[in-house]
Amino acid sequence: MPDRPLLVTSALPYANGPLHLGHLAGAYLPADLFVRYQRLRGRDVVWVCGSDEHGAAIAIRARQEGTTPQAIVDRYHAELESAFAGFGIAFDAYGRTTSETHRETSQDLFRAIDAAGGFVRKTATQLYDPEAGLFLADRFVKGTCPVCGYDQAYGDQCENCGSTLSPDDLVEPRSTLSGAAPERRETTHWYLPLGDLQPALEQWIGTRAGWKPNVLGQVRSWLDAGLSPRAMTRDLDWGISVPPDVEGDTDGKVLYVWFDAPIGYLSITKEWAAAQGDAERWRRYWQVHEDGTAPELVHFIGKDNIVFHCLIFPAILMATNRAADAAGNAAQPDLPQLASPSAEQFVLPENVPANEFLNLEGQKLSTSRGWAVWAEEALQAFPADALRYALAVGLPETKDADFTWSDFQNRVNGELADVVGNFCNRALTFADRFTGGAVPPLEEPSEADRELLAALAAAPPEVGALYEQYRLRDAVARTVALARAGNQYLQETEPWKTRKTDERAMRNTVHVALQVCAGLSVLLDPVVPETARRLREMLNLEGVRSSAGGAGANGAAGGEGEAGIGWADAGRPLLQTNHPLGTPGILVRKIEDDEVEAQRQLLDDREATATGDPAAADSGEPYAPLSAPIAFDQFTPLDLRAGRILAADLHPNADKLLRFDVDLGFETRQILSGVREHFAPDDLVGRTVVVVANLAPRTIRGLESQGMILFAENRDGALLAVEADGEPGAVVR
Ligand code: B3M
Ligand code: ZN
Repeated sequence: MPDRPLLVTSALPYANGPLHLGHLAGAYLPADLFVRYQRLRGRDVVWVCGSDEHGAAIAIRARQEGTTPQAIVDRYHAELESAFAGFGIAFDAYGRTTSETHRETSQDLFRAIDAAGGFVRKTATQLYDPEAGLFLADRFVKGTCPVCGYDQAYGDQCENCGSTLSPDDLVEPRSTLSGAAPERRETTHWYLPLGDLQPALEQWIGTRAGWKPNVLGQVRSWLDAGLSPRAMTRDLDWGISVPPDVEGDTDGKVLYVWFDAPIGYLSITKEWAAAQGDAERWRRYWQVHEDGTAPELVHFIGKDNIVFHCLIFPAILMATNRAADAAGNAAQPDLPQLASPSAEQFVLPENVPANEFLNLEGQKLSTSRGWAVWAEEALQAFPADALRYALAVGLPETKDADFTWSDFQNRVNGELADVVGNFCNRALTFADRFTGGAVPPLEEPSEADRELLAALAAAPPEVGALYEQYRLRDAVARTVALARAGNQYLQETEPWKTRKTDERAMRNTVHVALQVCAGLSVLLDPVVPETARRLREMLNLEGVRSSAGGAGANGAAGGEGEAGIGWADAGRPLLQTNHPLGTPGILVRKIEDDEVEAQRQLLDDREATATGDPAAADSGEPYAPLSAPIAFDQFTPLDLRAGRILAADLHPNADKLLRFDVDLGFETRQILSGVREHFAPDDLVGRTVVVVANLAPRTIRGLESQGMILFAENRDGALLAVEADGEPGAVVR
């Protein structure tokens, strides 16, 4: 079955604040990895996003700052767009919900649903601020959360426990505008009768195989609680007006931001289509086609948006489809995915791979407390690829994850630099020096050569399958594993030796290693696109498809089979014998200790400023008490050396121990350490650490330990290798 056209969306960020790493890890970087992979595969994909510029939060912000909502959204829309670009987030289109197309599209849907009787108009009492002269909805009202007792809960949500609320639920509500205790006044709104749509929603949710359990769990609990009508309009002076031609008093009424925002995905697709010179092309990605086939819609979001994307927006689309049926377009049921769908019905999401939250240095993110890493700030300090890599291997895919600057440094230095960068650099510099800067021939390959080529061939389908299942962390880890296998292969085949003893074997090694580099330059592209591009430059490899999309991608023929070297090609040897290589260079720069220290300091300082508490940054744990003093001549007998960890594995008979081979320059030692809970064996390979070299050997569970590796233990119990810059064997004193 040919692939269906694919529309990917990322949650539209509110244009009222800058982007931080938590946002990126939630809805943007995962989608970027997924979409870049799909583009390399040649899939007909369009990825849309844009700024969410309506809603009470923005109106409030403008009032507080004494400016207009338009001024706020103009400022942040530009900031968001540039932060995304800096991170290499390659949307096909980035729009905004204040556009004319969006106003029209949202009003059209509202009008159609209304005309078909899809809303109920209800008059009810609502909180009203007599001082500000406004009805208080959503963020205009704060009070005590009825669920957890947090006294700063908003009218739409408690940010402490995550409960979705309505203003009526709040205990002791107060206006966020004036602080006044609100009164109750009558007002009329258009409600979407979610209860009526519940059976259809349930039936559809029942067909959602392959959704993440965290997403289905939330959806089921909403359904179990029973859906109730939800107002789709607000009394507000900022937003899209309720179309004046619908029945009822539309004066002063605007569309609820969660009615219009997801429709933004549709209107931005329309704008994208118009920019392609084919204004109707949006239908290909949103509606059931004439031949009965349907596109796939995938929403990347954070977990706080699940209900809106899995129930409310689908309900809006269903109501729109019902309205179209009622208008006589087709007499079909309202479930496009079921039975035989009729043309021009909107599809419902194929999948909603929502992510959990990213914490920072062990604490919840909080922009008001200054506990966040701003994207622009991070980009000034580090290459985008370094940040992308570290975030990608730690995505909060199935549970909340923690971002720490030391993990960042370890991942970039220990994996991206020491595994990927090191492997490519060894292969390229070897070829530069010993095979004339060109790809040597492969003649009578050895078993090791054939094995690595087989691993290369297996990588694209295996990594691809992980991307298709939204297992992005695993996809990245599996990609890096290929480079790791490459390093082991170089270690085994020892071209620096065979160069003198068996030139053919040396040439074969270089040939095979370079082919793996070429494959990696495609497979790594979704994760670290700039690094992959530089690797291709060093390999002088041209003709690889762009993963960045944008103008020109998805020509009228529709993606599939696009020209150029693509994902599936990455498993076969891409370099011809005698192909001239470019100039080798450092592929990944290492992150220095003082750089991450500066970031931690920045965070602490900002939190201290935000909370007015200079001690705020302290983790609170006590420091280990200082040991009793020793004399200088008690220290000198210790012989400390720099040792390079060559290999590591698990102790076969002791489940807390790792076994290391450590190069001390003059000899190689076997050392056992009880650090298995803290490190995977590969974590430390390639690092140069401090070793107590004259410790008397002792045997632990059948293996002799010939020294001790030193580690630093933080107050929170985190263990870090004590690294030495010297050559193996260097004396540490
Ligand atoms: N702007 C809320 C958020 O950023 C909202 C997402 C809209 S997606 C249609 O969490
Ligand atoms: Zn709460």
